[in-house]
Amino acid sequence: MIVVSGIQPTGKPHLGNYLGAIRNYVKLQDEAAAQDGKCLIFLADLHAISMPHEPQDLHASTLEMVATLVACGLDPAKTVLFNQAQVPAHAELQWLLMGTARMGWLNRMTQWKDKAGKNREGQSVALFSYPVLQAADVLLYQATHVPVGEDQKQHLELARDIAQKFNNDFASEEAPVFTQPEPYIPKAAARIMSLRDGSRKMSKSEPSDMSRINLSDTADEMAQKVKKAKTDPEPLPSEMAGLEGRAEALNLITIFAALAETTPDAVLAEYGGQGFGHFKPVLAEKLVEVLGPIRTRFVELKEDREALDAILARGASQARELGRPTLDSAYRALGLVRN
Ligand code: AQP
Repeated sequence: MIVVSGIQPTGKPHLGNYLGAIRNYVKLQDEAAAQDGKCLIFLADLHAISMPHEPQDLHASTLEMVATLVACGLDPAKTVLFNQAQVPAHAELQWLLMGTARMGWLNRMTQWKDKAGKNREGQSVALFSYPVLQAADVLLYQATHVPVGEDQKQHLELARDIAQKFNNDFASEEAPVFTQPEPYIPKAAARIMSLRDGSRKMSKSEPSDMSRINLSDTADEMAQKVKKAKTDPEPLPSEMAGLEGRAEALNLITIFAALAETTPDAVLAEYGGQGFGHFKPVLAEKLVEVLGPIRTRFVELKEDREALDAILARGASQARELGRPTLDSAYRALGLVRN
């Protein structure tokens, strides 16, 4: 079992990142340790330059994200925690895979279409080719399990296509260069939506801070955001069918169920018939109960920048070792000689 996933260090990590991805990193870290496998989680700082960013803030945000991940339960003694920029093999393998990835495949990526909008010509080449770097990120370590939110499923399918085509074109069936990675998407909370618009995903890059619960929010901020969250005037139904066409209500129920580690049906069985005036304070309380201790640990950890840098340095050195054999095989398979 080789678990590999990454998170961008830009913007503030939010509830969607936690429920859709980070919580599963922690689960899989423990499963991998129990099976003598490996877990590698990286800060995707190379991905961060695909969009406009502030160079002077990037390292500080990377360290804050390390503090967040450790506060959420990632243990640097069990997980190889590192940033891409310290492991050049990621960028090297991306280039080696560029000859295999097809323009048509990348053109179909919905994240590219969403992020580029109508101004495709004005976007960076990095934004377009970013899914190839993502493929390199996981193929480099022969990942078997890739914990991600629903929004990344398409990119992971692309990584599988790239691995398959590369193996077909440049390796034999008996000795493939790459393993096909499997997405590991949570059944519940795979896609947490904005608190202001139930048709858009909760996202770091959304300008309104009221649209998301940040893992660094105080209890009061969380309560305010839930209070102001968009809803409708109807009471909660007692069954899921009653949430059809009520995206915002469905989102709040999904969030509560995921935090309480129960099902949306069970939440509706308990709160059906009640209005949001009653349900919202209960949800805010649950948020504070689950995220409060994470925030407390984060505030402590983020002050010790030396310790955070040391975690990244150690992780990067382990990642460089772990990635070397696959990178060498990819160079060899392509006929590129390095003496
Ligand atoms: N709303 C979400 N619900 C469930 N999972 C989510 N993820 C992101 N948003 C949601 C998952 O979090 C992991 C890390 O994401 P990322 O920061 O690397 O990339 P992202 O998908 O670009 O995150 P954001 O917050 O949406 O950032 P921007 O605004 O920059 O696009 C991934 O596994 C992702 O699936």
